[in-house]
Parts: sequence; C-alpha cells; structure tokens
Amino acid sequence: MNSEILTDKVETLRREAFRIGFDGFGVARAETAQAGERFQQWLGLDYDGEMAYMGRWIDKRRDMNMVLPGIQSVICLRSNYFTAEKDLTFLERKQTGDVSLYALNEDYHHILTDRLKELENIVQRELPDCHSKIYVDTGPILEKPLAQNAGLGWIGKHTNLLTEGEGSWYFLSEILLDVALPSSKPAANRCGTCRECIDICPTRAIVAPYVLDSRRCISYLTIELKGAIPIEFRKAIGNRVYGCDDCQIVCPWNSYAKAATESGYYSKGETWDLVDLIRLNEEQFRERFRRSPIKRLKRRGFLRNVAVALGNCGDSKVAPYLIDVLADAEALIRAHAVWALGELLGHAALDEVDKQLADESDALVLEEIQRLKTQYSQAR
Ligand code: B12
Ligand code: SF4
Repeated sequence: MNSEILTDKVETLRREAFRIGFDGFGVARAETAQAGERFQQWLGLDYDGEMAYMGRWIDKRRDMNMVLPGIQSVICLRSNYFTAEKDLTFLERKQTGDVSLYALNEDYHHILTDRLKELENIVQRELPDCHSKIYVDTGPILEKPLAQNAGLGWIGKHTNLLTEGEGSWYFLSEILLDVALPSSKPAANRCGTCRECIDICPTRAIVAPYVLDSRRCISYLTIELKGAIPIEFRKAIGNRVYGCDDCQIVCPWNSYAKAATESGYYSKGETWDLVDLIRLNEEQFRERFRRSPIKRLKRRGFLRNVAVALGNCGDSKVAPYLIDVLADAEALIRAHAVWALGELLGHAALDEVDKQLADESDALVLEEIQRLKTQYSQAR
C-alpha cells in the first residue's frame, strides 16, 4: 500500500477507536531501544522491588520483534478513568479507606480488552493479512515510552504519562502490528520547573525527576507487595487501602481532566468504612470485589492494608475490631493487626496480644509481637 492509502487507513482507525470508546489515538514506531536502556538501569538499581515479572522479559522490552516478529508499528490508545474530582481531603476522613480513582468499580483490563478486540478486528479488515497483538498493562512492553512517541502525552516527573489539556487520569493500551503505518509526532515535555508531584509524595518514592523507586511507592506497597509492609512506610500510608493518587492529584495539568464516558469506572456508591472492611470474610470479600481490580489482592492483601489504615486512624474505639482479627486464619492479617493495636493502644496492646496470641507460632506474627514488646516494655 502506498503512503497515501496508509494515511487514510490510520484516519479510519482513529475514527473507529473514538467510536469504540477510546479517548486518545496515536501511532508509534516499534522502537524502544533507548527506553529499554533506561529500563535496564532501573532494574539494576532494584527499583522494581519484588515484581519479578518486570525482570523476566527484559529482551522483549528492549526488542519488540521478540513480542511480535516483524513488528513495525504500535497503535497506542488512551482511556480516560476520571470519574470524580479528587483532592487531598480524603486524608482527614481517617476512618474511611482511600481507593485509587481507577479502582472504584470494574477492572479496566476487562473493559479495555473487549474494546481492543473490537478495534483489532477493524485493523484486520483494513489491513488484510497483517499480524497483530493487543496489550493492556500486563504485557512485556514499555507502554509509556511508546505512548509518548505516539504523541499521546509525555512522561511526567511522577513517571506517569500526561497530556496537555487532559491530565493523566487515563489507562494505556496498544495494538502491535507488522505493518509500517505513518507515525504520529511525539509529544513534547511540558513539566517545566514544576515539582509538585515530587514534593507531595508521602514516602519520597520519586527519587529524582522521572525516576520512581517502586519499593517506596504506596501503590506498590498496597497492591504489588505480597508480604508484610515494611514498618518505615506504614504511618505514611495513612488511610490509603488500594494504590495512591497523590502525585496525580497535585499535578496542575489534571485540572483539565475531562469526565470519563465509561460508566463501569464510576463508583457504585459503596462506602469504604474501615471497620466494615476489616470485618469482611472470604465470601463477602469475593462477592464485593468480584469484578474489581481489588480482587487480585485477595482478602489477605486487602485486609493487611485495612489493618494498617486502622492503625493510622487515631481512634482507639476501633481496637475491638482489630482484636477480633487477631484470631484470623491469615498470619499476614494478624501480624498487621498487632502493629495497628500498638499504634492505637500503646503498651496496653501488649495485654491483648498476650491474651489472644498466647499460642502463636507464625514467624511473621511473632516478629511483630517481639517488636511491640521491645517498643513498649519500658512503658509497662
Ligand atoms: C510496574 C508498573 C507499576 C509500578 C512501577 C511504576 C512505574 N513508574 O514504572 C508501580 C506498582 C509502582 C505502579 C504504580 C502505578 N501505576 Co503502574 N504500571 C506498571 C507497568 C506494568 C510497567 C511500567 C514500567 O515498565 N516501569 C519501568 C520503569 C523503568 O518505567 P518508568 O518509571 O516509567 O521509567 C521510564 C521513564 O520514566 C523514563 N525515564 C527514566 N529516567 C528518566 C530521566 C529523564 C531525564 C527522562 C526524560 C526520562 C526518564 O525512562 C524509563 C524507561 O522508559 C505499567 C504497564 C506497562 N506495561 O507499561 C503500569 C502503568 C505505568 N501504571 C499505571 C498506573 C495508572 C499506575 C498508578 C497511577 C496506579 C495507582 N493509582 O496506584 C501508580 C502510579 C505510580 C507512579 N507515580 O508511577 C498506568 C499509567 C497510565 C499513565 N497515565 O501513565 C500504566 C501504563 C498501566 C496502564 N496500562 O494504564 N505501576
Ligand atoms: S503514587 Fe503516591 S507513593 Fe507512589 S510516587 Fe505517587 S505520590 Fe508517591
């Protein structure tokens, strides 16, 4: 096909993408060597923490031919999830858990995969015999650098992609193709001298502009980390029970955000009362989060986060609910409840822990008890 025909095809695909519900469309060359270099440096500094999947496919991230042989272009797509104005006042509602805006309702992987498949069918119709692959989030590809090259926005200092006149409250997804489509103009960086995101970060996770140490990021600590949350970050987590939005909340470009058209991302009006959440049993957890991204955390991971948030709520009246979960079958939850009780009751927590966990044998819980004892033994 000559370049004029291909330009027309791209316009058709752009129109179809918006019709299907995507909010941004661009084409990048399948070239990630430079970003791959940075990615490797990032891994070398252990900034990926325990996300073993990040290091597993380095070669694929650096050379997209290993993902789709003969790859030439990547169609990059933006999908808006801005469903509510959000500011930092959630921090004052200490007995209510804060959930990242993207996770208030349906899991975006389901919604976007359906849309990608629909667009991929149109790609196949417009470009017969081409080979393609769709990705949203989970594939071994560098979505942000590709989207930047496709003109969808620039990688901000907080390391999310953001767009002039739109902000950053959106997901990225892609269709990989072995056809050389005319590519879009890469977006220019408009962060300027602003460093609001760096300064607001509660755990100092943005260690330099454009560089994130995941091990410090609350999103990683509350979603990706499977085991115990390191003590040094528990207070800073505050009442965040799933992810963190702070660096995006303060970004001036997000004042331009436009409301999402996808109803599946809007809150169902559920409350996030911490006391209700800590009392969820396995069945109730499964039922409530059946279609939510929170399901991936499993009850043990989610209640671990809720226990930390309760420990930070400053009201000892919630202590009985934490004492109840000292009997939970999950050691991870018991361990974080021990910490939370220490925060709320001080040395009095020791009496409760001694009473409820006299027969404790799990190493993680015993470690928390020992820490509590060391911390408060002088006060007894
Ligand atoms: C691993 C991962 C995480 C990790 C690491 C985050 C990160 N910054 O990479 C954790 C768990 C912390 C995380 C958190 C979040 N994530 Co996440 N995550 C991913 C994932 C799966 C891979 C990202 C990756 O490759 N990181 C590796 C590092 C090396 O990339 P990087 O930090 O961006 O570094 C690049 C640039 O910053 C640049 N760079 C580095 N140094 C320098 C220096 C200079 C001078 C310059 C100019 C550039 C530069 O080069 C690097 C390599 O390209 C992507 C999906 C995907 N497959 O891409 C989603 C993804 C990035 N996450 C997403 C989201 C929504 C989030 C959260 C907002 C969720 C939340 N609310 O809790 C937070 C945001 C935290 C933050 N400030 O980044 C979206 C972002 C959408 C957007 N608008 O950009 C993505 C794209 C998923 C999706 N499909 O929509 N995530
Ligand atoms: S998501 Fe939260 S913890 Fe992570 S870099 Fe942004 S402000 Fe910091």
